[in-house]
This record gives sequence, C-alpha cells and structure tokens, in this order.
Amino acid sequence: MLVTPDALARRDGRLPEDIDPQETAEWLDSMEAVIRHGGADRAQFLLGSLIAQVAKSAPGRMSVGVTTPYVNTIPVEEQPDFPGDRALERRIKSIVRWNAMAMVVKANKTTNVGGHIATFASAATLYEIGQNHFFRGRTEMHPGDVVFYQGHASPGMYSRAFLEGRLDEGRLNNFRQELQPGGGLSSYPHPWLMPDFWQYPTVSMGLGPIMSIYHARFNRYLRDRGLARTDDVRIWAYLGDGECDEPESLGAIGQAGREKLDNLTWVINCNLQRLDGPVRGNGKIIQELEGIFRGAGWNVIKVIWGSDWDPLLKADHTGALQRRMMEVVDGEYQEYIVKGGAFIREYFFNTPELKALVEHLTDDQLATLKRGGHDPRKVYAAYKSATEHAGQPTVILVKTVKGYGIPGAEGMNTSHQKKTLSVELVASENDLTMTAADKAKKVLTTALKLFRDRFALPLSDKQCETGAFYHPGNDSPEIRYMHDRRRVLGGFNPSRNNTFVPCAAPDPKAFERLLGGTQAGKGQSTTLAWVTLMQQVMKDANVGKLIVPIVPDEGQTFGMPPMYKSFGIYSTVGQAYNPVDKGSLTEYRESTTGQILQEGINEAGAMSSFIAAGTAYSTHGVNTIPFYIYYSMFGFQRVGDLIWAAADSRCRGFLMGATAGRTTLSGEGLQHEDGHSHLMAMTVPTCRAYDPAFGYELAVIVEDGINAMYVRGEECFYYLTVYNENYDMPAMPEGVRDGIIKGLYPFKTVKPDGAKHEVQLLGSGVILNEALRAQAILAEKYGVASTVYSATSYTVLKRDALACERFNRLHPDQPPREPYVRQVLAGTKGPIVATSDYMRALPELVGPYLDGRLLALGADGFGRSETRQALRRFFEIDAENVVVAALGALANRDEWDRAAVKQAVADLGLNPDRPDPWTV
Ligand SMILES: Cc1ncc(C[n+]2csc(CCOP(=O)(O)OP(=O)(O)O)c2C)c(N)n1
Ligand SMILES: [Mg+2]
Repeated sequence: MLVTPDALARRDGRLPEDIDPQETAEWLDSMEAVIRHGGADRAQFLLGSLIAQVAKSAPGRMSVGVTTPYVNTIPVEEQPDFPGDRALERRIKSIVRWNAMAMVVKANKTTNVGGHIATFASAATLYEIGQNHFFRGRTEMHPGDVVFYQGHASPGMYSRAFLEGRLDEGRLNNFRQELQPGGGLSSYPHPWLMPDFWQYPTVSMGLGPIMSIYHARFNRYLRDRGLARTDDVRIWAYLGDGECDEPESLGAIGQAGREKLDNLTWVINCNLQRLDGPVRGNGKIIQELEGIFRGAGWNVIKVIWGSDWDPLLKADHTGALQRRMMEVVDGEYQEYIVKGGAFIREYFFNTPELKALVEHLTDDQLATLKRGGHDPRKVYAAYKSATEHAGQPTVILVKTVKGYGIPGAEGMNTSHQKKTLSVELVASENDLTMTAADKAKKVLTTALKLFRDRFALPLSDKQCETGAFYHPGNDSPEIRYMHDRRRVLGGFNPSRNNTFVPCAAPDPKAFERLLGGTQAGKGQSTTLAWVTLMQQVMKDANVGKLIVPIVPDEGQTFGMPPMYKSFGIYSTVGQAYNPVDKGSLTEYRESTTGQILQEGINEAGAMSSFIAAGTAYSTHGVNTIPFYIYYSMFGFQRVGDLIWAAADSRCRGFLMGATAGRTTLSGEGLQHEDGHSHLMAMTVPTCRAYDPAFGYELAVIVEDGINAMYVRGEECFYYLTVYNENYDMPAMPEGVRDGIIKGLYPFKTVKPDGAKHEVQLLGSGVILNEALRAQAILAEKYGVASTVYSATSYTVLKRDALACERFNRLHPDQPPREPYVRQVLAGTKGPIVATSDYMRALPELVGPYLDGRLLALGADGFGRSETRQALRRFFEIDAENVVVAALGALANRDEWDRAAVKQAVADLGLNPDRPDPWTV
C-alpha cells in the first residue's frame, strides 16, 4: 500500500485523526456555501477570524497552513482569454522543439559533445509563452527584460533564434563545437563566448536564481538614485525544481520578499525530476516550494493541471479527486507518465467514485491529460497574473513532464542524459540479417518519425530520417507571426547589448591625497587608505555618483562607518527608526537614495549585487562602478563560482579583499587568514589582481583600473588585497606609475660602502616592510647591497611573461619579446629573494623567467591565532628569514661562506630544526 504524505504526517503525530467525519463534512459544506455566495475573499476572512478565535483560546497551539490544495491557483473562471493564435503558436513551438532536439542528436552522431533534450522539451511552452507575449526586447525606450534562462535548456533558445534568422544553420550544426569554422554555439548561456546573445550565465545551478534577486533589487537602486529608468523592466528567472536544492537558489528569497520586488518573476519548471531521479519521490515538490515561498513573502501561483482536467475537477462534487491529487506523491506521478492510460485508470483513479469520473475517457485520453505547464492557456494566465501583481515577487510553480514528447525519454530517470531518441523495436531485435549499426539507425529514424507525428511537423519521411533542421521560410505564417510578436515586444530576447559608451575619466585630483603619503608616526593601513580614497572618488564630478560600495556586514572592521553617514546606506523604504548613533560622525544612516549597499552577512548576495552593478553598462547603459569589500578569505574561497560567473558576464568593477594576508589579520586564525586568494584570482582570466603595499600604489591601481574598464573599455575586473596593519605610508617616488601597474618596480636601493655582494629583494603588500627591514639588516650586519622591489602583482607579471613566451615560441624568426619581469630583473646582480603574505607558489609564478635566481618565501600552511610578528616568524617570511635566505642563496653561488650562513641562522634567532610550517 502507498504511504501518503498525509498518512505519514498522521503517523508522526503532525496531523490529528478525523474523529468526527460527519462534523467535518458539515463544516466543509458551510465553507463551500460561503465560497459560492461570498467568494474566496470572504472565505479567507472567515478562516482568519476562526484562526484568531482558536489562537485566543489555545495560545501557542495554532499553526496556520502555508499551502493550498494541489490544484491551479488561478480558477478556470478567472482565466483570461488567450490573446494569441493558438494554432500558429503551437506550430511554431513544434518547430522549435524539432530543431532543438535535432541539434543535440546531430551533434552527438559524430562526436561525444553532449547536450540536453529533455529539459527544453519539458519547458517549451514556458518559454514560448514568454517569447510571444511577455519578454520585452531592447529598444531605445526600454532596456529590455532580463531573462535568466535555465542553462541546459539552451538548445531551445538557439532553435528559436534560428527561426528568427539570428543564427544560421552552420552555427546550429556546430552546437557545442565553438572552434569550428564559422563559429558554433556554446553549450550553455555564456556572455563571454556569445557576447551579443546571452546576457547572464546560469548553468551553475543556483547562481541564476540568486543573481536574479539582486539584479531586481539593483534595478530599484538605479531608479531611486536617479541613474536609470527601470520601473518597467521585469526580471525573469527560469529554474529547475531540482535546482531548488542548491542553497543559493532559495537562500536569498527572503530578501526579495522583504524588499517587495514585484519586478521579479520566477518560473520553476517542476518536471518532478532532476538528473538522477525524482526531486521529491516521497513528497510533493510543488507543495514544499509553495510553503517556503509564501513564508518568504512571495506571491505563489501554481500551474499544475491543464485544461483537460477542468471538467473533471468541476464534476468532483465530493472533493475526492482533489484529495487524490493531494495524496499521490511525486514518485507515483512520474510512474503514471511512464506506464500509460490503463495504469492511470487503475492506480490514480483508484476508487469506484474516481473511476466513474473518467469512464467517458479512453486509456489514450487518460494518458494525454496534460499537466499545466504544457497548456498555453494556463501558462499565459499565470504570467499575466504575475506581471500584474503588485507589492510582492511572484513564483510560478509549473508542473510538466521531463522529456515531454521525446520517444524513449518521457518521465524516465535517464531522460536528463538523453542525447538521442530511441524506441523499442521488438521485431528487429532478433533479426539476424541486421547489423547493430543498422538497428541503431532504424531505432533512431523510427523515433524521429514518431516525434514528427506527435507534434504534427510538416516533414517528409526523408527529411525526418536525416534529422535535418527545419525552417518554414521567412514568408511563412509562422515566421511572420514570430517576428510580429517580437516587434511588438521590442526585439529579440535573449540579446545582449554589446556596445559600451565610455565615461569621462575621473579627475586625477581625487587620487592625489594618497600620493603624498602619511605624516611620520601617523600610519595608516591600506584598508583605511581605500576608505580615504573612496571618500574622494565618490565626490568626483565624473564618476562619483556611479560608485557602488558594497559590504557584507563588515563595514566597522574596515573603517567604513564615516561613509555610512556621508553617503548613506541604500534602503528601498528609507529609515523608519532613529539609529542609536544618530548625530554621530559614524551614524548608521539608511536612505532611499543611499549609495552604499549593505548586504548583511551574505557574501553570495553581495557578489550578486556586484555582478548586477558591474554589468549595468550593458543592461542599462549606465557605467556603475562596484567596489565590493569583504574579508579576503570569504571571496574566491567562499563565492568563487559567482566570481567565475562575474567574469563570464563581462563584469567590471573592483573586488577588495580586505583583512588580507595569512599573518597580518593577527589573532583570527585558521579560518580567516588568507594566504592563497591571489592564486585563485589567477585562475579567472578576466581578473587583474594586485597586492599593493602603500596608499599611493592603491590610488594608482584604482585610478588606472577605472580608466581601463570605464574609459578605455577593457573587459575585466580588479581584485585588490588590502590589509589592516597601520604603518607610515611613503610619498610616491618619481617614475613608478608604470611599474605599479605592470606589477613590479624598484622601490629602494641600499649600497653600504665597499659592498661586494648584492641581492634583489621582492616584497608584496604589508610584507614589503619585512623586505625593507631585511635590506637594513643585510646592509648593517653583513655589508650586502640590495634593492627592494614592490611586487604589486605576480599574476599580472605572469600573464605578460606567458604572452611573450608564446609569441617567441610561435615566431622563432622574429626578435624575441622580453617579459617585463626580465626587463626589470634580468640585468641585476645576485640572487632574488621574494617574500609576501601569500603562498610561495605566487612569487614562483615568475621563477621560470629569472634564470634560476628566484627563491620564494611564503605563508604556506594553515593560519593560526597569534601576533603578526610571531606568525611571520612561524611562516618564515619575516626580515630575519629573508636575510638568511639571501645569504644562503649567495652561498649557493659561492659568494658567501656556508658556515657564516649557519652563524646567521643562530644570530638571527631562527630555529633550523622545527617542522615545515605547512605540516603543523
Ligand atoms: C552547481 C551544479 N551542480 C550540478 C550541475 C549538473 N546538473 C546540470 S542539470 C542537473 C539536473 C537539473 O535538474 P533540474 O534543476 O530539476 O532541471 P530540469 O532539467 O529537470 O529542468 C544537474 C545535476 C550543475 N550544472 N551545476
Ligand atoms: Mg527538474
């Protein structure tokens, strides 16, 4: 016997037994009468009053349900007329289905590039209704709606674009083969690879959903700050039901509810399946999601049953059908798809009363009773209602069949991975005259014909057999209709605005304050230098208003509160309370025109805001410049996939990894001390990462970064680590600007009288100070000359060196290019010792270009709670260790005596026999 959720709930004691069914029936009858005469609102009112009454008598015992019955939210009487030509739209949809399927089947005939058929098959109606009636395209007057398309439904979008004349057959033939002549099509939505087509990447599950929420919120920000007109822009996000298990998918829905983002519509394709099997075999995903979303303040619209079910529900006078709908679990609904009409009659309509309801229907008719997501009228009604709903975001929970109409795939657990069509050909199985290849061909061609017949496609047997793409011709009614509809809606979607209008450059004055350094004894950290810089740049006439500072509840750690007061924290409702620190210089001031996005403890949300702000140059033609500042450990490590998505999105802006370094954030320990984010930054192709030591370096990098991205139009974003250690900031020396940006420049040379030996010392970030201290010890104690270099970016140096190496390799007959790091260091003398608050692997990136001279020290291993000095000694990156490393390297070149190095180890207090720091 089937264990229903209700039965389970009773067994667990969550639902009481019905001890008086007669009384229950009377109550239900009265409620029925209320609905008939007073409508649903009256019923809701009475229910509310009843609950209040019970709550008074039995305080704390009452809980109000957050789910509604397992039927469509919009009753058939309230369903609007369908405004389109249903027959024509069905034909268009069938052609889109065919080409989407053919694209994947074709690609996998001769390659193993993969692709998905079943997902779009289940979602075709959901997208076609959007395309014909809702999604707006970009015009001069309207920036277009932003649609986060479900990533692996992409063949459907390409197929439609082919009919629209935007992609030619050659591109379709090269689905998932992007390097072919004439170009191909990327597997999933990737703006980096198809910059005039896709707007946002989605296929890493959960990222599309969270990005869509923060995008919708950022549109409010743009409006309230007078930067763009966004009221009329709708954000649509298409998700899978399995995708809802990702924490990022549902983790931010409270934000959307709280902020009343009625510019946001989510469509969750509840085909009840994910990759391996059912999403909630033992439960009901639609009911579960309904409760979660309603609790988070969303408007929930369920589209469960197609129109064929309307008369059955109407005839269901006792409510038996509705109860049965509720009691069957998703795993069993999936079985109905696979087992067919007779099975459904036997097991779904499992009582004489239910069987009587469907006795006029044949088994075939039972098998094709549609789910709501395959009924254009139901989907249209839901979209219309969602777009007209004010004051809340809407989620539309749509029930569909995975692999709808695909022979061999419908409802099967294997449907997600299907890359071809198949049917069982029992007759030919034992036919010894056929080869395996012939059989496979026959299976496929038979299945293709079945597909054609199911969707009434005007294809000959021959066309069918070859799996050719089908285009009905530009003058056909289908194509004309498509174009008409898209014209009315403003143009094609997806479509990415690929033009960039540069900003006027910021006034260099905004950066000058940091160039002069700090007064002696009045040190500053690079984080505070950034706050100082922001306060100047945010007042700049050209870019000030465009700056979007983003922070996840660490503003106090970073010294930002003065910014709260002067620039305000953005809030859609302003500030409905008096902040406790009102009137102080650091007042926590919220305002509808506030400039700062304070995201709470939510790095993923903050990163999504960064993406929305950093891509507004494309979506809205507004060059907002995000500066997202966070604990550097909670960036690449915690939300690395969103950073990857930012890069794919062609996002611009500055990521500020604060409290950086494995030894500088003293005290915090293993979880907080970052000694590797720069290595991770290197993995993101459009990320330019810097580790500045001084305020002036920071100013130069930020100024050049703004100019690079927003004036010169370079498509990248920056990652800068800033530290919380205070020290005197020197004034900028002459002639170092170029070196700061290229990643390396000589900062200070010390040559004691009579020095015979020389070393080169590289330092980065705060640890440059240790290199400087080492320089002094080397000079004073050992008479060794040295030059200290500030290595602002090993990763920038590395990329330049790679480009030179590659050029030289492929152009052996041309004058070789010299990597910048060699231009600076190849002509110098002696060993090169590098130290930083990051792993050794970071400086070692440039090792191959330095003739074996580089010796890197670094903070390899887990951080731990200690003082800075103790940690620097522990990781062997401090001045004393640099000195020993330099002397040892000289000894290796026979320029220093080994015994003298041993003596230095003792003199400088180092313990040579402790274990490797990365092992403890
Ligand atoms: C973060 C992440 N994990 C895993 C995957 C691999 N993956 C792609 S689609 C899919 C199943 C999707 O199921 P569902 O969300 O229900 O979408 P449907 O295809 O059923 O519409 C999985 C596991 C992924 N793309 N991203
Ligand atoms: Mg699914």
